[in-house]
Amino acid sequence: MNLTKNKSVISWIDEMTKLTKPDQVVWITGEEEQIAQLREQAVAEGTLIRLNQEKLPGCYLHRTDPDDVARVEDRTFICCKNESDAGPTNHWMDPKLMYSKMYAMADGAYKGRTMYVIPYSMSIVGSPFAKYGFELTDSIYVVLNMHIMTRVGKSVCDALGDDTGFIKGLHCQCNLDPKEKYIVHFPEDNTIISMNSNYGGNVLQGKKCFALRIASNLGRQEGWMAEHMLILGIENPRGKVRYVTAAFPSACGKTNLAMLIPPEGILKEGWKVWCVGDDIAWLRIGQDGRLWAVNPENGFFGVAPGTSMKSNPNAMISTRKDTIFTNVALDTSDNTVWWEGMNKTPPAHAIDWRGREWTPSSPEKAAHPNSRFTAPARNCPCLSPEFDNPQGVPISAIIFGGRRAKTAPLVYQSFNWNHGVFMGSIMASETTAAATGAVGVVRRDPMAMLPFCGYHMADYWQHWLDMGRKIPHPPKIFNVNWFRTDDDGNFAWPGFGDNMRVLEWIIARASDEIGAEETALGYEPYTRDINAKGLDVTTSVMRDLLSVDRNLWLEECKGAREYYKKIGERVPVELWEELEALESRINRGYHIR
Ligand code: OXD
Ligand code: MN
Repeated sequence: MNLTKNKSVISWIDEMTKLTKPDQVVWITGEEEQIAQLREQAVAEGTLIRLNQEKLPGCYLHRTDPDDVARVEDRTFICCKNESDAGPTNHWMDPKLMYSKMYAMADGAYKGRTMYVIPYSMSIVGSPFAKYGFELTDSIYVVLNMHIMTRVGKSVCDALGDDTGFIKGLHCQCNLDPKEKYIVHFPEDNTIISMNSNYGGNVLQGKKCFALRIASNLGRQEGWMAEHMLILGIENPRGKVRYVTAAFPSACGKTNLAMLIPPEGILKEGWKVWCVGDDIAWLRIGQDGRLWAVNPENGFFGVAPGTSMKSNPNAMISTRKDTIFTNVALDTSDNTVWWEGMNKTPPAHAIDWRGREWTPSSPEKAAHPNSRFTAPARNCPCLSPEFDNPQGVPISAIIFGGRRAKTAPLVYQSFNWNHGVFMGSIMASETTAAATGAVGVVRRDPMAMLPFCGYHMADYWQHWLDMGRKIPHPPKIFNVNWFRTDDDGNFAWPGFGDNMRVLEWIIARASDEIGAEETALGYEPYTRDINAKGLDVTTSVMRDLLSVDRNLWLEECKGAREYYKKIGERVPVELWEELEALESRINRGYHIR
């Protein structure tokens, strides 16, 4: 039974059905009864393990193929007509060639299987932000995860009506051959194809594929922005809520910041933090001339290891019901889950993420380092009351950040929009021991969009500059660094909930409530303006946290120059000018702290 009369949708699904040759086609209606039946089927087939339903009601565990545990950037392609439009940061293949390669693989790929048709919406159905898509998949795991992460079902078809502007998505598990894995985007015809994978980031197409890579293209054409950003609301003791977005490369604690709990003393004063989103923001100019944001997703696909009642109680509580865990360990004593960093008492006996017996003396980790939870947003205790507001929330500040041991100070503000875009364009993180390869290597990750920008990076920066000219009341732009280390290599800033102290300063600056010191980098806080009440950070440590090392910054400018050269001749002249201006301020020793 089709859920739509939309001729374009039907003819495309017919074409894909003829190609993939499923035994049957099942439309996902979004009704709980159908989802419950699919859960049962997944348990019966061994795709899902039902967890302790008293302790974790509605929760299930899934294990992926051991070679299919993360996003695969070297197998991810942007297939536009001209290679130069994909730019130097994306892999490219000619669309015609790629289609014929993908269709050869998809030919008969669903034989003996079911094709599930998932109508889904990114953002609230019917809202001015909403975009609709269809994912065709032969994986119940994908259906159940998409049901948590997006809004699925008949209401999407009704809202789409006869419109042809929907996103087409095909996913075939095939035999999960890692050499034949493809995550492919055709931005010129709004199509996504995922082959030979069943890992979330590759196959939950609403997330990175649609809401970032395809949507970044749509945003450029239509005058809005799709960004790899969390959205949070900060409520002051007078009940006024201001919203910020923040972009960080992976392993910088984005989900933790999105669900932050302020330190005791600040809580007592009456401050609160509300989570609107932990990963993706779609931003549009509102009728009032401000920038407004929605989280296009409906759930959290968070990294499990390191998440605990200490590091992120709101995320932990979010996973206590209706959650699908992927590649975590199974605690056999009570049929619940465990991962490294959840607590200090690992289970005496567990089944590890590969399905093998595990004890605390086992040499390998019980949970995969990239093991995940897929949890409904509605479970989050600090979910913003505005989460479902179709108009989104107005943004007062945009925050960029990275993991830098010495270079970037705790926080600084850009002089203006273009300078802020420059700050985002040279964003970088130093590699940690958790990643493979050398430690401390600077990896540039502009606006945290390196793996997610669906077109030429320089054109994307130009789009940011163009948007700045169009927003009558743009948000202020900031850079933060929670990861400054002292001379012994220890973190000098406590991070986690105490990051609230920096957010307070950002909000005060964004509302023009306090002054700041003009330095070579931008506006920096006076040390006294970062609320250190109840904190074990002396004024001298605070001074160090806000200090700027001239030589390191000259190095930084050199690195940025090399990076711009790599991005090539399309780099906007405004950004080159910002780089030169920064270098000259530093060379002149202009207000170096
Ligand atoms: C994610 C990522 O999974 O950014 O959100 O890799
Ligand atoms: Mn992300």
